[in-house]
Amino acid sequence: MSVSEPIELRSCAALADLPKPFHGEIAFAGRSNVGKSSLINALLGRRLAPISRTPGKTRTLRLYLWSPEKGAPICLVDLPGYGWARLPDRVRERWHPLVEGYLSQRPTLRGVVVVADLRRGCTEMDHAMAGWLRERDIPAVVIASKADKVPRGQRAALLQALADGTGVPRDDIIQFSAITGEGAKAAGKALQELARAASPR
Ligand SMILES: Nc1nc2c(ncn2[C@@H]2O[C@H](COP(=O)(O)OP(=O)(O)OP(=O)(O)O)[C@@H](O)[C@H]2O)c(=O)[nH]1
Ligand SMILES: [Mg+2]
Repeated sequence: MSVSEPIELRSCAALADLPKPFHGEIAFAGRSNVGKSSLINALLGRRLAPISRTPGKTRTLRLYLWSPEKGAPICLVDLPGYGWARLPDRVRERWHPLVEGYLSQRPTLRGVVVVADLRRGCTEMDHAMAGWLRERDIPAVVIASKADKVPRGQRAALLQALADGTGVPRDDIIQFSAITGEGAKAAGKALQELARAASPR
């Protein structure tokens, strides 16, 4: 495999399983089933991150090395989704320390992509996540997923709700569809910009 191939680096069920900090990292946060893993696959150009119709597919921190056409490789970190309503408590209880520990302590973290389903505008969890990141000075990019499900004429109000709820300017929110590929280029560009910025720690 050549060095430009995307590589799944590791799946981590505990912070101790993380590889030694090396490349800049960007984490993907969002409700379960919102399309985080599908977005990562679109960036990688390969279906490496497992996706599923059933919420709660990603339960560990999964790291993938993305080598953009230009620029340094970036490690994409697929986080377990928030809000696994149907999962047992013992599984849900693991989310908090694992994800919060990763986001608060990882020295190579450059920023977080908050993935929100465009059809829903801004959920309470999206609002809380954006606020939590802001309080910790962790830069965030908001990507509105499943854009193929929303006719263009209906998008403005939903995007405004997402902008109001997350505090991210409406024009900075990227509309994305894993089905049509809409927004994939813009997402890649935004991630590279995020990765170039200094680490919040
Ligand atoms: N129509 C449409 N469906 C999508 C899109 N992105 C993801 N999906 C579908 O939504 C479901 C969930 O996608 P995933 O990428 O697994 O979502 P996730 O956020 O990683 O979910 P968890 O790992 O459970 O947190 C799958 O059935 C996908 O095919 C999209 O842009 N458009
Ligand atoms: Mg997933």
